[in-house]
Amino acid sequence: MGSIEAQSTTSDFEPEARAHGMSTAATLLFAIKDGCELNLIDTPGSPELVGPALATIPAVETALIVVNAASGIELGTRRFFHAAGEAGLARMIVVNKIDQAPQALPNLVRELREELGRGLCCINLPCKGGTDVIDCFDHDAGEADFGSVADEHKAMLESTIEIDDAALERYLSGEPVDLTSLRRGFIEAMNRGHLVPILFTAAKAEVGIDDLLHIIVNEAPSPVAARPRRLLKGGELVEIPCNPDAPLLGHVFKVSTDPYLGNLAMIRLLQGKLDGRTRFVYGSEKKPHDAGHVLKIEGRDHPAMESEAYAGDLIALAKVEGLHVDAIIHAPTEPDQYAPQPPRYPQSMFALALEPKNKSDEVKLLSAVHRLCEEDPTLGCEHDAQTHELVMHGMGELHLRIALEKLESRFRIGVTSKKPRVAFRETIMAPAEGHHRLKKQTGGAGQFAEVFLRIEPLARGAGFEFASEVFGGAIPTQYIPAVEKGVIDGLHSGPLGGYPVVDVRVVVHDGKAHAVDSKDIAFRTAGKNAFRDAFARARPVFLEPIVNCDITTPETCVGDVTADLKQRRGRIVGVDAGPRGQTMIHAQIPLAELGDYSGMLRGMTQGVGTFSTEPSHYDYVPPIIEKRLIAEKSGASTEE
Ligand SMILES: Nc1nc2c(ncn2[C@@H]2O[C@H](COP(=O)(O)OP(=O)(O)OP(=O)(O)O)[C@@H](O)[C@H]2O)c(=O)[nH]1
Ligand SMILES: [Mg+2]
Repeated sequence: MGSIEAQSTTSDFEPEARAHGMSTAATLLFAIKDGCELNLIDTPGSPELVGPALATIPAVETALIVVNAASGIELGTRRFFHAAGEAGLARMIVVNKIDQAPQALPNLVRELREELGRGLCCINLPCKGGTDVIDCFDHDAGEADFGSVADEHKAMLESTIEIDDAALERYLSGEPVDLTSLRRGFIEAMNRGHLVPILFTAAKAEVGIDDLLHIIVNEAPSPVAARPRRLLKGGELVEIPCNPDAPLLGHVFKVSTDPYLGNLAMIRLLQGKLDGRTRFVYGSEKKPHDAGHVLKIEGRDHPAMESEAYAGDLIALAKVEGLHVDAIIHAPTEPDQYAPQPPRYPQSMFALALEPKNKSDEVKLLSAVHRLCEEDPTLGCEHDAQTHELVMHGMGELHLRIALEKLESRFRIGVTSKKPRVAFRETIMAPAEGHHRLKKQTGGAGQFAEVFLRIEPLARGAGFEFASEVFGGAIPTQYIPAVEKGVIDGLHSGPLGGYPVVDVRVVVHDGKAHAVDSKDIAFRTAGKNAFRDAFARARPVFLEPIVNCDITTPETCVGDVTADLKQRRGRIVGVDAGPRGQTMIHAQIPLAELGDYSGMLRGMTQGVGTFSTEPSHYDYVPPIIEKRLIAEKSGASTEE
């Protein structure tokens, strides 16, 4: 399958992956091993590229979470482990690069168990100085480089047996357990998420690879044996059994653009069958699409499917417009009743303001950015009402840089980008009433609208809710949507500093209309002003994005790095000793303080310190920063 250094991997074929020497998108591979067809999806491991990786969860039965022995548990390890568990996938942990850090392995296994739960058991252990592995499933004795084959065998056996009361009773009464029923129990326990095997590999030297393939072929569940996928139906999660005879249902887990075929949508068939003549719709569309070109995907190649595809298959459709990640396609005869249970994508907090180098590319840029957002659920874009800029949001600098590279390489749009603007938010601490009466009745057509509303704080992350409690037609029903639009206008640019307002509920409860002079536009304006009126009385505050940050530094620089973190308002959550004199510092830091961090960290650590971040949550801004943000706003408005 090639090597990333030689730029020859089947999976990392896209120009960005080649340029960065890492996986930047989810890619599909196909293999046949011992007569078993294996669909593999290789996903990026960088925490900034977690969106396209999480999006593939609904497509598979088993998640293999690769942990680098030399760097240990990373941000992405925990996130992916839990996301796969919540989606009901079987999980395995592959500890790779055992050749690089053999002395770190016992500690790593202990940490994996502590952090990810007691269902983890080593299904093999490194032996012969890391040049081989010894299987702890079939063996209950043997020489391993560390740990005990007997103990691991017993732990695996007990975890397996725990899920079957009858087997547990037999075991406790001293009966021996035969390997066939143990294997069956093991598969079931792994399938239920009760047991997670750990395997060791040194991929470059092909150590442990046979064992890994063996367990995938023999023990990882097939689409039929796996726990059924789940979708939301009327707000409730329902199971979708992998039934080829039921009406067609498919989940889009990746969309991309091929230089020859145009749009490609990669789909996991959840139910039913599909060939080139199959018609389908997505969402509430009326007009069905023809499946047309049904393809199999193998790295950059996409041969046509030779036969019909069935529930459980991964396929690609070419030239279907408008499909985005997490779209659900269904048979035209069926109602649009399912929504995905989306993997919980982290909030994107980094932002870049984009401008085309060539002014005439403005429209092209907007549509290209829109396309990139369809492809990546963690990429977003919006028009900044304050600066009139096109702002792209993402998970971090690398994520956004890759998006810019795609704009150049794929869409041929030269783009200049400005220093990331931190995505502050505004919210309120208390409920309040607001009112606005709009009355313009001088000459010609007048405008009249009056709105009374109240606003209430919502829980962090809840977003925005709107309701009407207007009785007796005080505001005629047809104007209520205009009031809501006005409130939304007010949300886009908060009264404090022009940042978006979040986590508020707005209830319009009274008002007045005029038979001739009331129009949508009048209610929209009154809605916006009543909202701003209420907002000012509701103890408004700023929120700022906080990120989780993992920093690796030589032990000797830990003092400097932690002192600097404190200056940046960082909170240290944990410190771990890593291999080869490295220390891992886990911290939470306001994103606003990370602007020049790469350079600073390199400076403090003679160029060897590294860090990675992922969004965590929004938190209140301390008063001193709040003053600065308000000053910036009034500075901006006096310049206007
Ligand atoms: N020493 C050693 N190096 C390895 C081993 N396996 C992979 N590598 C090297 O580790 C580097 C990263 O390998 P990748 O295959 O790109 O790793 P990945 O997990 O796909 O990384 P991302 O795509 O960034 O998530 C490459 O330089 C590999 O040659 C191993 O077992 N031992
Ligand atoms: Mg990779």
